[in-house]
Amino acid sequence: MTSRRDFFIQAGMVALGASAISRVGAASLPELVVSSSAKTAPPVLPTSGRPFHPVVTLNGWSLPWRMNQGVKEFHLVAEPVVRELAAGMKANLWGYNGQSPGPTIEVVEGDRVRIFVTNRLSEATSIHWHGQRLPNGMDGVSGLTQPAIAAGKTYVYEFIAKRAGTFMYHPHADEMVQMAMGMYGFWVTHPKDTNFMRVDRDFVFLLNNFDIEPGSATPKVNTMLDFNLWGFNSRVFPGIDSLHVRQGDRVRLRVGNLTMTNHPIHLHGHDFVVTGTDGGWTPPASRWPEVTVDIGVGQMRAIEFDATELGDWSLHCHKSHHTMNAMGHQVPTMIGVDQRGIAEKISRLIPDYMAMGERGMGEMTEMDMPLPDNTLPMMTGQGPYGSVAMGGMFTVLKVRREQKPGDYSDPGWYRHPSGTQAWEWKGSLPEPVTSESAGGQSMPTERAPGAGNLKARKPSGHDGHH
Ligand SMILES: [Cu+2]
Repeated sequence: MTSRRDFFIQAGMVALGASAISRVGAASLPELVVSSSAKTAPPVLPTSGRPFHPVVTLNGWSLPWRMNQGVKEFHLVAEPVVRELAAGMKANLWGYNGQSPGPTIEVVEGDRVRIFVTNRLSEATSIHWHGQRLPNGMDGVSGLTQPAIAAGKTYVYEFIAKRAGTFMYHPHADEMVQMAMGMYGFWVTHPKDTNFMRVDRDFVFLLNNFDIEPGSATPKVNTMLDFNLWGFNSRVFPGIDSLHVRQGDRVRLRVGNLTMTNHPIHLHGHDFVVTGTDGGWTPPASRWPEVTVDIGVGQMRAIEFDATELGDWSLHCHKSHHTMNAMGHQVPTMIGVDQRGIAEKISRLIPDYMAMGERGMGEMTEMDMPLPDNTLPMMTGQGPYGSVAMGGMFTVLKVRREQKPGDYSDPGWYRHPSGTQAWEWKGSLPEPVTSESAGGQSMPTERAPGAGNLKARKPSGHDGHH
């Protein structure tokens, strides 16, 4: 299994000899290309087959193919992988070709596509080509349209990519477990006409969720709703790369949702239109401007905008608990509660005890709280002006005048021209008139003198269970 031919196709990608997969029929299998990198690979122009404008997979890459007598051949291997979710945390996932998510597959409308799928998992799997028009027997639903692919076996899928658009692939066998473990990937079928809906930059990513206990590395696979890590392409902020574009670029973002809940994806500073769904391109007359698009479970949306506004613009899910990482314990709302007296008493018993959250949770990003190994802070990420206090599904769109066409490198933080940034008011302030009656007194901005004299009431002792 270790007979790797160690040559790099590009950063982080390794082509394995077909013999590493199977001795039987090895000659007919396309080379297996794997990647161990979680970096965003720059787009690769096609060197065989029909021409197209490649997409950029956020924190991912596109799978090379070989042309075999006019058929575009890919090789996917389902296998256990280790994915760094962000610096400081690695997860034991299942994925394809070394990564979760698997590599993006890019083909052109009308291509005949043959995909070899090798199963290196400990249980059976299959791949469903979500959204494709194809012969029923290629739909990848184990038990219904094919036998499941047993551990160690390789199956072949073959169909014509009939419709240009945005698709996903994922298992249709022990689906809840395999998707909870990170098995999915993106698929783009480019239009045959390379000028059709041409954009300057075309980014793709999947939304995903995991439930990984702080201090552990393997997702809990029986979780149905209470996931604690929310990601773009199996990365969580601040591990998600930012998106770098040139001012004036026409930008497309294609987002697929393979989590168990919906995600209102929100872009700052621009408005956009939804130009594509799972079912195809939207008719132009049906489009209306938005700044947030809700992406339901199992759905995909392509959105487009002109990147006219310079700056560092947030791009994130608008469910605020999806822009946080796992909490180590249940944290109650403590805003407005003066915990000082209690904390003093508890710290006599537990020297490290720390009262949390009485002024909001933002202060927690400034504390160096001890975390279990392999655990990310709940809200983090350093910006040029301090903590961004975010996690999960959050990244930044960087629009720059100087960004060259085809350059996807990070231009650094935006430098705001003078007079265009919020500033601190240092003049006099009028007395607030509403705070007395509006509950302001329960949210002190400073500790009131004497507030520490909290009376602790003893439990009344009527539980008779001893
Ligand atoms: Cu969300």
